[in-house]
Amino acid sequence: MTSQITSVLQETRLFPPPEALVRQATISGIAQYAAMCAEAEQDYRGFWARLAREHVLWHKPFTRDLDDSQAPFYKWFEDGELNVSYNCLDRHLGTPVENKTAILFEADDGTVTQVTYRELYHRVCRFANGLKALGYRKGERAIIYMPMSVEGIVAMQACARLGIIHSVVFGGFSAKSLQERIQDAGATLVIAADAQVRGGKHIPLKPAVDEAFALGGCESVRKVVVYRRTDGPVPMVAGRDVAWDEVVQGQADDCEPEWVGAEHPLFILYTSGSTGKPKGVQHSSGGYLLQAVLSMKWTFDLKPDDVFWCTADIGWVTGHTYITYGPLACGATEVVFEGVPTFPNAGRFWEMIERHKVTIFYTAPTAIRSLIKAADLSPNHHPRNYDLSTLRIIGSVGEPINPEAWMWYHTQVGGGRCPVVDTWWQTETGGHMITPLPGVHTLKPGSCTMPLPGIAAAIVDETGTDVEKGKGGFLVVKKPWPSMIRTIWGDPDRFRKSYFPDDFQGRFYLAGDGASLDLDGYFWIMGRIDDVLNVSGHRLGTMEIESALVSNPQVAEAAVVGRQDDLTGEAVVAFVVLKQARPAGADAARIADELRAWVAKEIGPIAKPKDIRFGDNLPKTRSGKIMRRLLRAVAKGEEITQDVSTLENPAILEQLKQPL
Ligand code: 6R9
Repeated sequence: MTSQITSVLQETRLFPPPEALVRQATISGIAQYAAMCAEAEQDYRGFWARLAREHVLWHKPFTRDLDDSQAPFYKWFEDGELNVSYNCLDRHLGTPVENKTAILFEADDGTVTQVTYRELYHRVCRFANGLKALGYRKGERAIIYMPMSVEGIVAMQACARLGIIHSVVFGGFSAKSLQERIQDAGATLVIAADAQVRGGKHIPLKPAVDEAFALGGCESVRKVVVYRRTDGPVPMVAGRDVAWDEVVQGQADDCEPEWVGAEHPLFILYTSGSTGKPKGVQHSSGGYLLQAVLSMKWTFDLKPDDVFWCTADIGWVTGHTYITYGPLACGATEVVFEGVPTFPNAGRFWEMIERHKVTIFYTAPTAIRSLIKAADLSPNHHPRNYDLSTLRIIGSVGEPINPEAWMWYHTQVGGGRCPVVDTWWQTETGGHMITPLPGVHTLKPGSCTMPLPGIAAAIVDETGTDVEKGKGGFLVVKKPWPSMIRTIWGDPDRFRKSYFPDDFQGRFYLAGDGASLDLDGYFWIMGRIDDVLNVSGHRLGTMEIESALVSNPQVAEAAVVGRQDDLTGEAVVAFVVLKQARPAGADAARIADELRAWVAKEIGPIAKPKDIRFGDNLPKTRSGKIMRRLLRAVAKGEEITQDVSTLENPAILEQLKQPL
């Protein structure tokens, strides 16, 4: 890791913001940025309260800004009342935005559907009325298991409209993961699609819902609403399953929003932590919405004529904030894409930018890296063959972007004229935290530059003291912010321990990332410091994958580590001890395949180990601790230079070095 930091800190290429962009930017020039940071510094509460009054529509205005009396369970704007769906839809009715296209949906096969704000409002209202007719009320929890679709967004918005707390489960997660989330959230409603269509293939979703029920413990669920994406047969469970079309049939076009307190949970989103099962990150309504709106305006400099495209899935936080809520609350036209970047060919993203005249494009480093490779292999689909001249700002999220991928994105996609906003944030932070502003910062490839005004991000050492410039440490946030995680659903203790640990006397939010500051005060993110892997921008806990492996009847013990990967950022490497003797040859390959399929079933295909190694045992200290740092070195194929004298069984390392 040290060599990685020194190499990025030597980055000397500088890209000042284009003059024309600075002149019209929402936050224009470094002086305005500095003034806003100073305002937040001088009157922190007043700063956020002013923005919350200016950017959110309140049904009942708040009189209290921050309540820190029960820190770290912070509350913002608590006595205010609002509705998030009202802020995304109703607010545009009777304005010029009403007939503007809200969503440009492009299906996997290229079919394009346009939905105006008025039409979206009616669709959300009809579905919300349908849910009400089924007896659903404020405070209940709904699991949404839907592909990228207008209906997925309608489902989330309808829940928000009724004060139903949604928890979207990514379509790539298995029946087991679904069941765990239904149970943990105590969900009473499931909204699912029959299947998803990606890369020309139909991938079933509804069978996973039925399997989740078969696994047991889903008795809290009264109804499963099924949206038909394909024409395939869908077995329906009588009394439990109800078709989407039936739910909306005959329902009124308008639905009075349920006014909720600012702290009412808008959603729970499960994400991986360093230990145990996934954590249900709970977000608020008022504070969350505020930062969704602000970051659209600040980071993306959103203007009325922009066409915004965030390529994330609604199953991840990026899809929540930058597809379902932020763009709609700002009255933007946004592209929503069902498919994958490489179908029917690797020019799909570029073709879509050209077709829809996208002006702001937001994607992940893993997609960029795979498209760089694809463009090399198939020059016809290189971005230079497409008209990308409408682009003005391009963004990156999900993992550190390596400087060379950044340069390619900047030159080949952005034509050298579009600022790259490398946005650092997390499921827990709700919205952008550290990011360049397109009309403010001089960019350095690979750096997410500086915190947004009002975000007290810092890098500290073990004692909680700020590190000097040029040094690395723990990334923390020293003051609460409106869109922060409120708690872990049903586990406040875990919330406090995970994010406000005693190490820093519970004063700082600990992000779980390592970072360093360069001499100009720019932030460089080095990646997770806990046992969390980042594979293609998806967070996976090594513990989760280990538990999944160990639950296989053949497996005695397993240890999982990450290894750097050119394409996916990190790759999962699993070291496995079987109950039977260590397999070799074809046997080993077969069992490895079985274990991969097992992990896909237990967690989802994204968690499948890329590399599996078998040993008679794992390298352990005499006190029985698995030596993960050794395993990380083995996974990388590094020469072991570390001291192995504390190792109980040094010979094991030789076995584990053997790839299959
Ligand atoms: C939004 C999102 C969060 C983790 C985070 C960090 C990594 C995200 C990054 C980045 C470097 C960036 N991460 N953005 N690392 N530069 N611009 O991705 O949320 O899925 O919760 O992941 O992703 O390690 O801690 P989430």
